[in-house]
Parts: sequence; C-alpha cells; structure tokens
Amino acid sequence: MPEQITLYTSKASPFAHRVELALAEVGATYQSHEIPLRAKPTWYARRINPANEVPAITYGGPLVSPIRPSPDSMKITESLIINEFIADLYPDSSFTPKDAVSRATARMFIDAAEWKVIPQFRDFIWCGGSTDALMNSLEYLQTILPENAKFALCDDFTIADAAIAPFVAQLVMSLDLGCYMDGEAKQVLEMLQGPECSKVWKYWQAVKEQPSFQATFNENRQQKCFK
Ligand SMILES: N[C@@H](CCC(=O)N[C@@H](CS)C(=O)NCC(=O)O)C(=O)O
Repeated sequence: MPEQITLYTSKASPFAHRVELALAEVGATYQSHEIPLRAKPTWYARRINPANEVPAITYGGPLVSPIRPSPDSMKITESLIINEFIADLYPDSSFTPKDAVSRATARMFIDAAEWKVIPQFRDFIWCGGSTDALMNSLEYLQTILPENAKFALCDDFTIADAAIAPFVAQLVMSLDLGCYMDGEAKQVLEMLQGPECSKVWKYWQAVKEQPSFQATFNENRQQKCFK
C-alpha cells in the first residue's frame, strides 16, 4: 500500500499537470497544495524543492500540513521522475507499461517529446517562438504517434501520454484564445486539422475524452506559467 503523497502543484503549470494526470490514472489518494508561481512562499525552496519549481511531491512519513513537511518524507522533484515513481508504485495500473519492451518504447517516446516537441510548443505558446519551428515539431509528433492505437503506446493512457498531453492541450487551447498575431493561429489550426497532422488531431480528440484529463484540466491552466 503506497504511503502518504502530498503534491505541490500549480494550475498554470503543464509540468504539474503531468503529475496530476498520473495520480488520477492510478487512482492515488493524495493531498494537493497550490503554489502561487508569482508569489512562491519562501519555505517552498527551503523545505521542498531547491529549484523552486512545481511540481514536487513528498512521499511517506506522517500526513502533515503541506507547509510543514516532515523530515521523514522523501522529497521528489521533476515531473518525469515523479511520474516514473508513481508508475513504479502502481505496477498493476494501466498507466504503467507492463514489460521491458513497452517501458523502453514509452521512454523513447517521452525523450523525443521532451527534446523535440515540447521546447518548440513552449516557445510558440509562451515566448513568441516561430510558427515554422512549431510546425516542424508537429510534423515530428505525427511521426512518433502510432498508426493504430488510441494513445502514444496503446489503447491505454500511459506514462507516455501524461508527458505530452498537457502540452498538446495548452497548444490547442491557446489557438482558441486568439493569443497570436493575425493568421498565425489559423495557420497552425489548419495544419493540425489537415492530413499532415491527422494522428496528432486524432490523439487530441482521444486525450480530451479521457476521464483523468477531464478531471484535471480547466481554463485556469491557460495562464502564463513561464518567467
Ligand atoms: N523540468 C521541470 C520543469 C518545471 C517547471 O518549469 N515549472 C515551472 C512552472 S510551469 C515553475 O515552477 N517555474 C518557476 C517559476 O515560475 O518561478 C519539471 O519537469 O518538473
């Protein structure tokens, strides 16, 4: 039986969203504490995450107030590491790939998403990055999504999906909000809905129907979260 989990999160953070998806998928019981990104409490870096970023979790030790974490709990940071930890805690969950081959496939997908897709998404959504770079990364995502499965690995929503889904959601939602110069959003949306991105668009339709996604996504996630 897993021990107590306390999640330090921010509704504005797609990285924290990764962990909320993981916890929802495995059905974990946990307490959640919102860290306001523009006014982070000074104890957070001292007691939880020296990098002063969300997400983080504490695991084990007594169940205590999130602002006074126990020295007996383990502090775990970095969304992808936290999600591996959660997957390890719940080996029988459909979130956790079952054999060495599917675990390697998941890791390759996550690595590709982390380095070849998400930086371009982030640049475009939050930093005025180029539409061409974004479109190249969408083409790349199209190549790494499977032809005949609902999600990144199979028909189950796994650790691979938790890594990328928050960023796909942020991208699509930002297009709806009209955050870009005239024509940019339209160009990207047309690409997303066209043949070049058929798998990406189908993937997004599956993600937004997933109960864990519906339970964890709301419009508050559409805030600027980067410095
Ligand atoms: N590599 C980290 C990145 C986490 C990250 O960048 N978190 C942002 C929020 S989206 C943050 O806490 N930034 C600190 C700040 O805004 O001051 C992870 O995967 O957990």
